[in-house]
Amino acid sequence: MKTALITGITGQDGSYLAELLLAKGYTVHGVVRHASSLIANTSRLDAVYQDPHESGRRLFLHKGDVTDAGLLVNLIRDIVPDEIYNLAAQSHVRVSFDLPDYTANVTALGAIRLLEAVRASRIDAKIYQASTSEMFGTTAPPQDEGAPFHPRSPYGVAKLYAHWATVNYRESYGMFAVNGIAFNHESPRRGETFVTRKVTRAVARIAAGLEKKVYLGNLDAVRDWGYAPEYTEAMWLMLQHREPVDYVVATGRAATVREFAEAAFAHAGLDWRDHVEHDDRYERPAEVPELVGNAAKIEREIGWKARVHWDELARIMVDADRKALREGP
Ligand code: NDP
Ligand code: GDR
Repeated sequence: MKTALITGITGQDGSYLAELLLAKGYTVHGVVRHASSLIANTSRLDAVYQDPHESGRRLFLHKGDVTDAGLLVNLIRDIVPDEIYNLAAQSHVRVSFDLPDYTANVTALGAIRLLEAVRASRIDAKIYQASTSEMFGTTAPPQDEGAPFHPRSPYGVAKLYAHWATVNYRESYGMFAVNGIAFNHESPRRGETFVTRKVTRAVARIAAGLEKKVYLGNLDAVRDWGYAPEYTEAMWLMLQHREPVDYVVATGRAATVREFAEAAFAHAGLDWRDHVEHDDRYERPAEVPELVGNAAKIEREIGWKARVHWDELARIMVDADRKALREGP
């Protein structure tokens, strides 16, 4: 059976991907960052976590960081993975304006460290790089694989570096290294400061009488929101394809932040206008106005197609946040 290494395994996508690969019989290794206050930040992995003393386990977590080149070489040499998924990133766009240097170090240089570690280990692993629709920035929708890049944040710029580094290692060394240019994807495991989860958590708390308001930034931004577990399936499919090819991964349908909020509040019988207030703090120095992906190529060539669209996603996330509030995490 195959062995996979996932950086960013504790994140939204990393946790779903680990579940998917374990269900397929893989042995899964994940890189977990050091945290001062916890043994490990693994709450999203609760469903699949195995005690290190259990025999026959297939999930192995390693302390590590993509800013440590030597560690990556040692890990890859020891594990000899068949597939590597580079999901580690400082992934918050607003935060990247406050931490541009840090974001570049993790999100851009982390990718080239990993590519170089694979080369240094002289192994034949397939590599998935988590590229993003943020690289399109101001380019008008619909965006496909041929659309020009014009990133609008330190995060977008860092991801563009990682994207081209992946293409370059493929072209220079013949590596099976691919970019999934993923549009926004969400789930009940989405980080609480991304707009969808911020809204659905607020809906749950407001419906329970715990809060009255939620403060948001730009309500006019348009996003193509899909369902994260489907996107991790696309990542896996891309590494099973006979050739290394970059693909846009998107639903093709989009909504404004306002429309998402309206649908989420309505699902709990609330009117968003009674509860959403504006706060400048959540505006960005430069905004990406409209992302709507054209994922025809991945559907045609490897048969992946989004099933859940933004309105159903809003309902899934509101239901999950209300249930978590009632029952505890
Ligand atoms: P998250 O922010 O939920 O997860 C990021 C992961 O990276 C976490 O496990 C985090 O660890 C880890 N990480 C952060 N810094 C480091 C570091 N220095 N060394 C090692 N690990 C680190 O992101 P998502 O799961 O949503 O996204 C996964 C990837 O896909 C990211 O690269 C993101 O940029 C990209 N992407 C996401 C999209 C989306 O809509 N979700 C769309 C397009 C691309 P910790 O838990 O300790 O913070
Ligand atoms: P994004 O996601 O920047 O698209 O990046 P986010 O949910 O942060 O913002 C989406 C849009 O909503 C607007 N917005 C707000 N955003 C946040 N976070 N908080 C608010 O209060 C708020 N109010 C309005 C934003 O301005 C923006 O237009 C996500 C990340 O997962 C990236 O890592 C990934 O690459 C891209 O999606 C595709």
